[in-house]
Amino acid sequence: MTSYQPNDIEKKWQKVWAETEAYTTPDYVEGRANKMVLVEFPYPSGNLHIGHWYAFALPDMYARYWRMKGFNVLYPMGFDAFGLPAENAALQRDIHPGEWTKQNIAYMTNQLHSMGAMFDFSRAVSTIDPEYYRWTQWMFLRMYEKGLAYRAKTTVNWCPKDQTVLANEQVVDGHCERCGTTVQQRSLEQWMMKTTAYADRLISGLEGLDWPNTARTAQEHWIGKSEGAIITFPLSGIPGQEDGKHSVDVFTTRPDTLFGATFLVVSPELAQKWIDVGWQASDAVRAYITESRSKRELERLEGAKEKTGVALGIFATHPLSGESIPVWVADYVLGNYGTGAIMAVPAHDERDRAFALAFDLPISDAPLRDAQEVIDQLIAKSAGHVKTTFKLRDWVLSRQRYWGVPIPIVHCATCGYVPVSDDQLPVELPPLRDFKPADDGRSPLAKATEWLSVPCPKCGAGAQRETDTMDTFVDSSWYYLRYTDPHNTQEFASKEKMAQWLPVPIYLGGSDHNTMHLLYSRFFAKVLYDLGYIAFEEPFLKRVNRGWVLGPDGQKMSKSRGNVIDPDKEVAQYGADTVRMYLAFMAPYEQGGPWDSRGIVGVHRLLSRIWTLFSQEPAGEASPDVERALHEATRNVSRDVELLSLNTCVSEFMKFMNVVDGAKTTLTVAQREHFARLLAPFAPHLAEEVWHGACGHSESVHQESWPAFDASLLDSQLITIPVQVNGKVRATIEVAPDASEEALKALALAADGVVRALDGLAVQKIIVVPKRMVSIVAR
Ligand code: ANZ
Ligand code: ZN
Repeated sequence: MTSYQPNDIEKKWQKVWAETEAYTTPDYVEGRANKMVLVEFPYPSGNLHIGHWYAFALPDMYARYWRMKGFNVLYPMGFDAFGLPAENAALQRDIHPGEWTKQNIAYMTNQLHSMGAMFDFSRAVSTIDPEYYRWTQWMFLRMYEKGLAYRAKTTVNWCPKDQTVLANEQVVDGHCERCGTTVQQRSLEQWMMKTTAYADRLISGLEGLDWPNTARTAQEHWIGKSEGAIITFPLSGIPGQEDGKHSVDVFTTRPDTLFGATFLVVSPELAQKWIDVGWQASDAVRAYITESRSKRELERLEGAKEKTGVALGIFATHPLSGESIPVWVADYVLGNYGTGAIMAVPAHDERDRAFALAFDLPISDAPLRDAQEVIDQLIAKSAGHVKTTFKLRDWVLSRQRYWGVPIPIVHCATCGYVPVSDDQLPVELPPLRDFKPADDGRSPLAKATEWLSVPCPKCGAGAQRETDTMDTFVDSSWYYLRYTDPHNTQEFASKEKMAQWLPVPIYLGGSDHNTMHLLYSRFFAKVLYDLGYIAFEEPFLKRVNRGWVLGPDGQKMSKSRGNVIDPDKEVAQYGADTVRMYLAFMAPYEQGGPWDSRGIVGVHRLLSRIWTLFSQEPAGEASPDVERALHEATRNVSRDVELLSLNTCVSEFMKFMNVVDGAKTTLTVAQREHFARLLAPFAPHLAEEVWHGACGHSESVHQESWPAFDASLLDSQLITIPVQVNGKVRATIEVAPDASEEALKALALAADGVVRALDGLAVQKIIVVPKRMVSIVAR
């Protein structure tokens, strides 16, 4: 008997699976329904960390289970390979980001093989492949044609360290999501996508989805739909202007509070616009506007404690009462939300109250009105209307960095922005030695002089290519479509192939993508659907957010804390099957938890016991206890794996092994075959080895079907319950756990001890507590 040596076994089978293309998934298999199990494709950072194992090896159990259940399961993999981190890493190491990224992809692909997962590498996609990004550019052009991709001057988040623009979604608490540097505000011309055009549908579409509540509400809040009204206030007291000639619109969600409005506040941005068209503002106002520019949006919104502002010396006329109220400028009102101006109601709004108290402005206790009534009056006076606004902003997608998809646009002095024609795609990223970003907002691609000049696609005159590249979130917004048809050179994917796999039935990933990747992908799907290229509006029907694997100290793993678990080391010590099963056992999948070095030893011991069991001579006759335990484990594992309750699946294996040990027996030939198949999704290498060795098969266990359980065997497992007569236990009865009340009564009355105790008495009442007891009252 040899001891369990996972490393020999695992390498052997990984090689066999690769050589026999065991996991190459056909588009269609007679009699099997297709099922794609999607996990977020990784960024080629250089090394697989334990989080990758958690993210991929556990869903692999789920994918393998469904494959054995008779589905044609696609478990695809790819690389999200453009982006800042690769570029920064390449700058540090003084090599080209392309070289760096490709090395990492090769290395990580090898590491992925060591996981023993059923990835179909024949369908692998990489976003830096020109044959992939040809279609990223093609989609951009379709959006450009519809006005959904456009260029405009806008206030953007600028990361001074990465020297590029960031989307709102990439700014976390005022810091760059990637490098942590405090983000600045700059006004720049940028390429944008009109996500706001889909704001309503991005909310309503969430309804039918099987998503965690946290992900759904994160999106709802991010989109931030508010229903309210626009109210117009005529202005007076503007020097050199007739009173009532100009007016200001405010957005309010509370028109019912209109009679409590005691002043108006405009944002510094709106005040600046007035100055731009000739208003002679005071020096104090001008100074205040300049000062507020250095503040970030979040700071301004949160600065509840310390309210700042300046009176404009202008007055507004209340549209219904006719009263005159002062107008102020203050930075707690944002320039890019609603109309950029508010009516302040200190009696009902906290921020307005704080402002009124700080500047000694009146607070009115005028009663609330029926809103609808207010709106009717406003409409009658042409002084207002209902309005829905959203917090969502258009997606700023241009990046002033090298390592991204070139935006397929040409700037012509005569024709303006001209799209590159489809037959000229892809616009390939030129090789560039010096790809360092510059602080002037010019993209490094401006240095690719040869690449830069092209004839204008429209008039043929000398013109220049767009030098911004795309945010990598564009690349990842559609990658799952490509998995269905990865080698297509005519379309991003054929409709027939997409129809075979999509929409994605289950998508597993991280909660960090709740408002970024998941929102962008949904936007892309809706646009492609409207343009007739895909047949569904919602790409991901079910979403599961995994938990985090924490360090042994319960903290997030980080090099500085020294609590990082290196999966390669763990695999070298215990084997991939142990690492997989330990990660499954460690915590509920959606919860995550700390790595426990003793815990992995326990799981390794379990697999060693299983190994030993298979190396013993098979039993001639089945122990009824073991047989029942095997079917019970099968029932429970089948149920739990479908719920992604993988930790309880591993406990089922532990329970089963305890029964086997307790029965002091081994498995029969039939039981071995059953057990090997049950184990296959969890410990794919060990199961394959014993399937070939101990069970003597020559085909793969992963081609087998999932073992069925015998329910009758489970039902015959009887439970013992007591029978009382007038409060005293007189007998016990053996019954099936789901025995009916009638059956329980009959059995109880027939029991020996009960018959004796009832002698001479009349039964008044029988109380049945299912599975617990029967109580008889007699006199
Ligand atoms: C009067 C009022 C009275 C308001 C009241 C609220 C409560 P949500 O729900 O987030 O959409 N507001 C409007 N535009 C603003 C801007 N550009 N910057 C800062 N605040 C702005 O919030 C809408 C409310 O936020 C609006 O309704 C307005 O204040 C304020 F008891 O108007 B309300
Ligand atoms: Zn031209």
